[in-house]
Amino acid sequence: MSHRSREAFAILVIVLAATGSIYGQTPSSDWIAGINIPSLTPLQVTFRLTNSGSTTLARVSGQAILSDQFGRSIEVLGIDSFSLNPGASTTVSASSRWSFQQTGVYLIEVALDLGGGHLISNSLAFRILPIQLPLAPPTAAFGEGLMTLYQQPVNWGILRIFAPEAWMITHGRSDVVVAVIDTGIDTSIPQLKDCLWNNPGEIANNGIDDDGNGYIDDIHGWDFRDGDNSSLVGSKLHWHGTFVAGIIAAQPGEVPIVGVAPGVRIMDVRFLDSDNTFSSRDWNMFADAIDYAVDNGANIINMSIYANSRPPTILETAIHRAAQAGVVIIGISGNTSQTGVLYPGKYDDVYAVSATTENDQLAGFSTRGPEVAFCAPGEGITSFLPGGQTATRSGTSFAAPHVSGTLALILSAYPSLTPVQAVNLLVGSLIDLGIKGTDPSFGQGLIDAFEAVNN
Ligand SMILES: [Ca+2]
Ligand SMILES: [Ca+2]
Ligand SMILES: [Ca+2]
Repeated sequence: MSHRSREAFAILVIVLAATGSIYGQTPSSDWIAGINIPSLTPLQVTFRLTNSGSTTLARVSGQAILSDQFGRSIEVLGIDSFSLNPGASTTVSASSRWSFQQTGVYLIEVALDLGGGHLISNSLAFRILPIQLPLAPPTAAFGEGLMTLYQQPVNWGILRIFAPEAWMITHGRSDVVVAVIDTGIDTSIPQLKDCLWNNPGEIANNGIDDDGNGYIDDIHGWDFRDGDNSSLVGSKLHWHGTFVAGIIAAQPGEVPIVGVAPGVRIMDVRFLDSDNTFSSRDWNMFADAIDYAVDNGANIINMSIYANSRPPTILETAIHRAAQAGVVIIGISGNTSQTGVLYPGKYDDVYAVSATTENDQLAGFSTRGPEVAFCAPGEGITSFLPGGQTATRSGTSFAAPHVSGTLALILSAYPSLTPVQAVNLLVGSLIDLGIKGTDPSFGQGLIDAFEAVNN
């Protein structure tokens, strides 16, 4: 079909859709039946075509046109031409190379040219709703008169650690708290704002330290970098912390991003500066940030941070105090591509996480070493940036939150466990990678959230 005739065809199809009538002496439009959308990632459309005539339909061609509820065309999916014998039926499919997961109401219209100017069409209205927990099947279902599809998580790491399977048991309890000691979190993002920890003893914005913990109006955590109660005011946020928080606990919404444990709460403990760095003048601040998380009820600390040198005793003391208090500290091995786990991941009291690829290989950038405790997906991870856009980034920084989220799921499924017992459950459910047993690349193995909560 030439470009011009394709254009004319498309216009004709729109006219057909508008009138519901059939052009020429074509068979009835119910020849196209059973329109279905088996997948959104990528978008696939299938339908049945029956040839109830007496001659072969040769070189049938057509399109599946996706449009929004206002009739605006979003994408035209090509249908490869095919032939169909008299009396025969066939299932035809059209695929997009892209995923289509934007929430809303849509129309998919299948339009076929049967040859000789015989055009038929049929259409299906459907809607896309946010990710449902526990995870809805990826295929369409009917309900309330409209075909309904639910978004599927786009972060492959969530799928690889079997988080959706774990969500059949729990997607997290709101009394489980993960402190994210990082660059601060953009808590204005709709899918992150409700996953924030709320300090029960603090009254917001009254200028009084109601709970007497030394921090005024610290309702969701504390910004140690600015010395204020919010990551949203003061110095500019680096994206890192928002990205980490999204991997742990983003809640379902308009964007198909969801965290490992979307029911748990995040304590926003800002320590790193606007460049995602800190200096040797900041060790006291780092220790204060750890103390804050411990003293205010965090069960888990996610610390996607490395230092270029051995930290001073004050940091080691704060970390040891956290561990003694039963708080689990998840850290990173580093992004050096070499052997030699960096501090603070190198400490015995910190579980250092290395990063894996979609093929269960050690990511090329990931640091190795005997101190690696576990591994988790860290290459090509998709999460939120400040402002609410999404991006795909790599680093051991994004492996650690898969572990923190899984530990939070374990504590949600088994509230009577201490965090240390939760780690034991986690260790007992790992997937061994690489050479058998513990090794410097993968540590004791890859996180398996389902095994961990189903134990
Ligand atoms: Ca306070
Ligand atoms: Ca207050
Ligand atoms: Ca601030």
